[in-house]
Amino acid sequence: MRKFIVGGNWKMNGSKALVNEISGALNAGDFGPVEIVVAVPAPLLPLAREKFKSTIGVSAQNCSQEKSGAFTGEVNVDILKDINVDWVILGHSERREIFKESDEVVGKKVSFAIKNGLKVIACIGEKLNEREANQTMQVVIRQLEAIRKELSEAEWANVVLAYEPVWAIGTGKVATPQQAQEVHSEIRKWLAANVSQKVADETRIQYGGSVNAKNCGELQSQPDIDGFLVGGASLKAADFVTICRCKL
Ligand code: G2H
Repeated sequence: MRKFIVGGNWKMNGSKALVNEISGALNAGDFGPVEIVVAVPAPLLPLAREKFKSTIGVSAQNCSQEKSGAFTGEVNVDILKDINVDWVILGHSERREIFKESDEVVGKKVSFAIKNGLKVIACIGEKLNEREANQTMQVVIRQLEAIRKELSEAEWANVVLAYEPVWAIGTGKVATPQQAQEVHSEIRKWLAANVSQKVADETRIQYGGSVNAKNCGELQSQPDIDGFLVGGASLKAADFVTICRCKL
């Protein structure tokens, strides 16, 4: 009942040529009911929206919680909508760590984006020291709570959660299917207890962190993994196509 959703997060990589290459590969592919969203760097968004077929979503990788104004270097929701971008990734661990976005800021960004008409991939996940200290769910719940308190129940329809353990991001060290499933299942239980059973049943939870063409098959078989957020492997057309097809 939850539509599998694969996101490609290019991070600060890519080029016009790569938009042409990956859009060519994805436009020609048959992905059945799988939803695909490609998040490219901001300057490439208009080209990506033009090149990817309309059934493939195009996403920003961040946006401001302010409507407009004197915020040099920021991107706002209205401009994204003006160029027909309807998704944004928020709260990625690189935004949290490098750019010091707090749980509160991420919650406000998610809320602002949704209230103004975007769909959001909201990222959560623990660091290695937190996992080793058995604090995984404590951290994930703290991050979730900052989002929950900003949203109405209905607004969850426009949220996809991406569970990305920070120790698995870009490290080649993927969470085992069991490790990912365990956290996804706990997240769903938390949604049921703290938002509603409907939101728990319907919210899609992606796994992210070193997903590739080889490990996607086993990960997708877990009952609470509803898709992937893919970094490095989304820059390689053949690998990303394989990942997008892994549920078929
Ligand atoms: C996690 C992921 C994409 P990678 O950041 O969001 O990147 O697949 O390279 O670990």
